Amino acid sequence: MHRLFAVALIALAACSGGDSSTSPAPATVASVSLNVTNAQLGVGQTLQLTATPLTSTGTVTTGTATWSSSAAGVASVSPSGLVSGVSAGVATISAAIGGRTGSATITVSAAGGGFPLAAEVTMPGNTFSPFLTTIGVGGTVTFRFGSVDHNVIFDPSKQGRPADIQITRNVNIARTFNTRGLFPYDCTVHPGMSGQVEVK
Ligand SMILES: [Cu+2]
Repeated sequence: MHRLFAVALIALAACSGGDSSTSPAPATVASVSLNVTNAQLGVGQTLQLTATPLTSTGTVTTGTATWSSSAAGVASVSPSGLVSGVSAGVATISAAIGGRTGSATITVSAAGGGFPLAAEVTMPGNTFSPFLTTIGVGGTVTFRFGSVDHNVIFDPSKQGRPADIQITRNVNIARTFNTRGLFPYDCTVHPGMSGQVEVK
């Protein structure tokens, strides 16, 4: 009798050892952060989105995103988060992880004339790089500010220029250009720190 009881206990222990409850459970997902929350795409262009699940304290946790589009006829999204511009319009791309959802607004433009509708300007060594950025009309330029204070002040004589960006740092700020033309800009903090956006 005692021997049988011992065997039963061992069997129970072996069983519970294989139970998933003994491995650490992933922390509860409180929010889902996307690498891009707002972007413009041309028809046929693609954009890779990534989703990061965060706990309530902002710690990165684990989880696989399930992607969906509010308008797959405007912008479709693959199971790995690759967005494709399909036709002109606006679509919301969502990533669901652990019951929470993060989303990005994707504006698809048939315009652009073959020029990119998204570009980035960085600020290495108190310069704007590249000096000249060429985008299609309706395109967006993201200014990536590093650890040094800069501003972006557009030539006030240029009609259709976007709003200036006042002194800031460690932030990405986007400006959309809806008017064709050449838009010179300066950082007034650093004499000679200049750039141009050409909108085609
Ligand atoms: Cu500057």
